[in-house]
Amino acid sequence: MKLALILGDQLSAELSCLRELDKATDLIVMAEVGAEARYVKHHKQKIALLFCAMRHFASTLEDEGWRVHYHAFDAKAPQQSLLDVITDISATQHAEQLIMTECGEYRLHHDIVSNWQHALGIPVTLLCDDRFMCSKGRFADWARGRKQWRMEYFYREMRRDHDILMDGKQPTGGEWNFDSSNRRPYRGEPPLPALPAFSYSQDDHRVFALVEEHFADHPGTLTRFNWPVTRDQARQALADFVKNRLPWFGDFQDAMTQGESFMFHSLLSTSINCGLLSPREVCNAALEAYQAGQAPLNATEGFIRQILGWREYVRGLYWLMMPAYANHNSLGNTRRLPAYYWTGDTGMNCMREAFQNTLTHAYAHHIQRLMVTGNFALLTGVIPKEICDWYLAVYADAYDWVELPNTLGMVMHADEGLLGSKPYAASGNYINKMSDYCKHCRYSVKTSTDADSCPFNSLYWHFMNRHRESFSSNPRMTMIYRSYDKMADDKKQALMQRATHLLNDLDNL
Ligand code: FAD
Ligand code: DLZ
Ligand code: SF4
Repeated sequence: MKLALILGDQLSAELSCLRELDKATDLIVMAEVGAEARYVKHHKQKIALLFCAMRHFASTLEDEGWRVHYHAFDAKAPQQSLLDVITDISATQHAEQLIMTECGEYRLHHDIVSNWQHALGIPVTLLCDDRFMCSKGRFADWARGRKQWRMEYFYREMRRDHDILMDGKQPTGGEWNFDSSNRRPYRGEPPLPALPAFSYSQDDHRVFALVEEHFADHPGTLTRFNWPVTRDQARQALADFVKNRLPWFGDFQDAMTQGESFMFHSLLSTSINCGLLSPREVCNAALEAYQAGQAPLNATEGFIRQILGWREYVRGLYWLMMPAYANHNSLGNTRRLPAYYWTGDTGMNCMREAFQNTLTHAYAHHIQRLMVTGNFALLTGVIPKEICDWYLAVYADAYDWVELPNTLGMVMHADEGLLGSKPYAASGNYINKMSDYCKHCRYSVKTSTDADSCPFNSLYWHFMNRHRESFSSNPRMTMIYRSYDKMADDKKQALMQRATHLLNDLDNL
């Protein structure tokens, strides 16, 4: 008989390993284990989400006639890793083979291919994860021989490959990308729709109690837990997004508003990443709304680009570049991550808002991750490993394959510009344009050198100045250096002095 291990982010009925099994003889193993729950200090909601969703998926498999061995979390059990659980069950069941759909993270993949066959004494077969819309091989073919791996060009090929938003050989609407219409700040209209509220079973509540008991020292709270944990709930979340938020997704994609955590975003990443929804069905749902005249092209294209473009692109890049990718620090950063990333206790209102979302919901939308907490780590020169581990821990959708390229590449520009042609560095002006945060802040966004001036302003120029050698020959950045060079010397000096003071006092901002 064969054993099949299904991981916490493989909760899909169409998983490749299921196609290789015989319901009558083979055994599926799923396991809640300390090693996976603790390799970083995952937010409590992330652990609760996965344990609940794994339990529901296991019982769906059983209802469909599969034999499932489910190892529920037990802090006292001798089995605290996936290999411990498999070793045990493989011996008692006299298994002849272990079969798995390849896992998403290099860390575990490396352990499986290096150690498991030897440890188990039976063959370990890994199958492709064909839930992605671009295979690892297809990405490698695209990347081969190209000097630059720009997402935009990859995305066009994906549009062609999948015939999505194409009119023959041309992109629907005559443009590949409608981002120029997608930069509106939000001024209260249309009103933000309420999210669907999910209800949870008794077993889910047992998981919440377990997480409270055993992961009390992990970040965040469970109080406002509202993630889909079943396929039905995930489909409900998708339908609700398409109907109520997709029409505005494009317009307000970059907008941020005081006290509003979700704006018009989909909140679907947790469900897609753990397998409750497939990226194809999510793209199809958006396309159907567009075809029915229920969502405009700028919203539909913008949304599909995130999934068919960015999500597939970062996954392809991750697998092509690992393990070396994780060690890049091309800007030579040495600063420790300030403690308020974990507590939210800072006077910078934009940062406090992002941390509040993060701790309360295990969520922050893309612009908060990229242009607020990410931008600040970039400008202050935080050690990439520290900021990457933070993003991996605090978001319910975080897995190394998607978090790492986004943080190390897109945010920290630590990969020598492989992912982005220029750093996403911005002063407080950008945050002020895209939000109302600055109105509620103790710092003044209008000034750069005064004692109460916005930290982002002088830190921005300090960043540009200290990395001049790396960036000044970048044609996309010449304007920035021209503006800096035009400043009076005393202004430059005051900016550097203010930034140096802030960097020396980073933990107290
Ligand atoms: P929406 O804004 O509604 O977007 C729709 C979908 O597109 C998302 O559900 C997601 O599946 C996909 N998507 C959007 N942007 C990206 C992107 N840049 N890369 C990959 N997929 C994308 N996303 C994760 O899924 N897991 C992570 O660990 C993660 N870490 C990030 C770290 C940083 C520093 C940054 C800047 C971005 C990160 N992202 C990550 C990407 C993005 O911020 C989230 O996918 C998004 O905020 C999830 O919320 P949503 O479902 O409401 O997304
Ligand atoms: C993230 C996570 C957590 C918190 N717990 C488990 C677990 O107990 N059992 C499991 O199978 N998977 C878990 N996961 C997801 C895995 O870490 C994930 O499958 C791997 O990192 C590969 O992507
Ligand atoms: Fe953020 Fe600066 Fe605006 Fe305060 S003033 S909210 S620190 S951008």
